[in-house]
Amino acid sequence: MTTSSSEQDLVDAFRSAFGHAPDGVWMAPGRVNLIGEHTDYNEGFVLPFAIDLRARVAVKALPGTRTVRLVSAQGSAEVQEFSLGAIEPRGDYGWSTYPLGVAWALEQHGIAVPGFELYLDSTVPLGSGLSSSHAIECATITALAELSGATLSPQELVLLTQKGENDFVGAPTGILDQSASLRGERGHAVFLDCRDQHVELIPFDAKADGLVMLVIDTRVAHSHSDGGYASRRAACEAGAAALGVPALRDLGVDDLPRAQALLDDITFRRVRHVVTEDARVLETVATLTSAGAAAIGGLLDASHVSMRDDFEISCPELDLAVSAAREAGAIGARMTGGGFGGSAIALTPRALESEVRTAVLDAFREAGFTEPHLFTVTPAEGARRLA
Ligand code: GAF
Repeated sequence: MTTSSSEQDLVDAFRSAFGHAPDGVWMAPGRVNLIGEHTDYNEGFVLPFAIDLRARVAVKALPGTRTVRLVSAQGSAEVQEFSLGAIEPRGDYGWSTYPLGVAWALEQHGIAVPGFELYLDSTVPLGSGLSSSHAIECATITALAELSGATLSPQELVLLTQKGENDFVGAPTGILDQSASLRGERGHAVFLDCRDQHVELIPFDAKADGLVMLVIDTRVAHSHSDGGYASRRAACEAGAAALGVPALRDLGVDDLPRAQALLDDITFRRVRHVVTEDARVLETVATLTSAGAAAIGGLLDASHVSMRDDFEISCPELDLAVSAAREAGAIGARMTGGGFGGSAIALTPRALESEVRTAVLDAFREAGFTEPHLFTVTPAEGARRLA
């Protein structure tokens, strides 16, 4: 194994945890979803990008064994030990659930996964709504697929990661996050049709337009395994069934009057969010292509309003982050990810970045909220082997 100096730190940490060198180092990034929220499990459109924060894993296969040993630089130095033959879906394994979940999903797919040792170091803030768990899962599945000798397409890796998340972790999520993490490319957003996994890479270069993508991590914890996410998904499925379509993707804005006449108010508003959000994704792709990033602010704003009022997945901290950023000069802002906490994004002229940061921090202080974390992100490369 050849290691660049930037990966040597992880190799050294692996060696001090396990007493020998790893077979390699792999990484997968977190993501920001530019637009297209809760459309993935409705077989619709999403437009995320992989970010320059990532999980790296140093891994060594232990052929002929079923033993898994895991250490995280973000946890205690203690080695967590498991047997692949004894792990159970929805077990309480802390962060180890994520690597174990994808190992389990590979085995369910008929791939013989060897025992392994893994050292994790991630810069994706945990619980920030930037897909910290998917970054771990995608880095691990990329490593384990290679070490198992399996040849899997990106689409298969996406579905196996989703299986680990749905059936082992117990979160009924779609394919947005792992698609961004596994299929992202530097300088591009990933325009994904979630019905057939067709991907088109859309150049997204905020910097070229004098903009930065500011992330406001509200530090409000959220979980996709609790009831809020699942109840939104159930409402969408009930709406599609009542309207006689396989998925909400099959409706357009012209169908909304009929939906309103047939559905109860809450189900109708859930449906309206998804249908209009799909339309906003398509419009964002067209606008980015024809006019550039500076022209998409209104679409980001409209997406946030729809999530706040129709899908009801925002929270006071996310709403304040969005309104304070907009008032201080961001050209568009919205919560990103599953909601109920996590992060907002604010597309901001570079010249106003400092004003926007100050305005958000002041607003949170005045409201008595926990101080948010603010940082910028750029579209980065997807999962791969580093060393
Ligand atoms: C979470 C889920 F993991 C995604 O699948 C997606 O549904 C998203 O919430 C909402 O767009 O990140």
